[in-house]
Amino acid sequence: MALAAASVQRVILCVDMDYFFAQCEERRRPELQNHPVVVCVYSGRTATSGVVSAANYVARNLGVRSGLPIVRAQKLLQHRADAVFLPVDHDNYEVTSARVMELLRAHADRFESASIDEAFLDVSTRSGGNIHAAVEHARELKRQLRTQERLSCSVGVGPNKLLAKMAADFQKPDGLTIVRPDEAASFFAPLPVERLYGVGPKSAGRLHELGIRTIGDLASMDPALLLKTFGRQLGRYLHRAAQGTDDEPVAGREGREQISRIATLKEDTRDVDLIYPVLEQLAQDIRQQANAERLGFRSVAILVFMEDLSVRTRTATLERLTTDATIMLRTARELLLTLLEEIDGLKLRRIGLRIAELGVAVRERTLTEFLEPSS
Ligand code: TTP
Ligand code: MG
Ligand code: MG
Repeated sequence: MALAAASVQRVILCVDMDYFFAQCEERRRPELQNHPVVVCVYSGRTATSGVVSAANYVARNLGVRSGLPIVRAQKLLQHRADAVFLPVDHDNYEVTSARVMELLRAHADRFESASIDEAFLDVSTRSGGNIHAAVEHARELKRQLRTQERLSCSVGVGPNKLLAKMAADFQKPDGLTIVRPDEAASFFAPLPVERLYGVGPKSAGRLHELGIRTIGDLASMDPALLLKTFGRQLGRYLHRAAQGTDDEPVAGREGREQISRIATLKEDTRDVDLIYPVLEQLAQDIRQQANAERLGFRSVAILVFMEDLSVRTRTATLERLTTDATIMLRTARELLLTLLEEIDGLKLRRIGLRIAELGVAVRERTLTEFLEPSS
């Protein structure tokens, strides 16, 4: 305990991109801004069967939500002739997500990507446990995302992941919400209990039956009754969460899961003699980073941005974990050659390389390492 008390106050940021898939679509087609934009997962059964994946705030203000059947969304927007329905383009969102995560990672002592559009950043050390310094970090990363990626996000600042996440969700879009440790109780108390992270519709229903409406009600509920109603694990979680208590470390589980680099080609081209040197440079950069963190990889992917702004990704899985940059480059070249055949005619504008399924490598000394000592 003495040790814990001596360390600085934990300060965690939660960053969640605003209306992420729909914002990616707005970004590549700025003329869509101010239109209701609905990104859909079409099931293919009929022309309109499927559900809404994401909607921009114009559409949301008219009632459209993730998970809504497309037909319902169309009804809600029938008076809006300017509404735009688009199919999901996962490649594009994944590439964007990889770039966003790289940018955010640079702002954290410890980093954990929690979903395609969401991450936790432990900034305790770099902010010295000072909430004002942490808020400045949050402002700076929002600014960088805006200028470098033309994307907006909402950030929550809090003493743990739970409070940071709830703060990030509190005000959207383009929000910045701060929950100081001594304000946790007053921030939480008035919120409806279903807003507490981990309370689904089923638990919410049972809590309502017990007369529990707000997180404050839950916080003052007899812990014994909670355990009896929800079982040990969930009961204990609910009791602690309602008090705003959460000790989960950032990136406690897996650490980083991929390393990627992207470069713009000097001109739009299909000429491998122009593309290979760029790929080599990307592999070099990635190898340096992976070596520095003693990481090996089991999968290699290329991300290709075409002249028509569409994005393709191709991934290869290796038989086993390796640190060998020669294998990385050879695999990337093979993927590129296959892709060039598949997209006959189209030129490439940018190219990216990514390694994933990372693991701590038992260092095999490879020929490359003898030839090119790591820097
Ligand atoms: P969220 O961060 O939950 O939502 P969002 O980014 O669209 O909106 P917000 O401004 O409230 O953060 O999810 C991120 C992406 O995940 C979202 O853009 C699309 C996808 N998604 C689905 O495909 N289906 C779903 O039910 C949800 C919730 C999200
Ligand atoms: Mg989001
Ligand atoms: Mg999210």
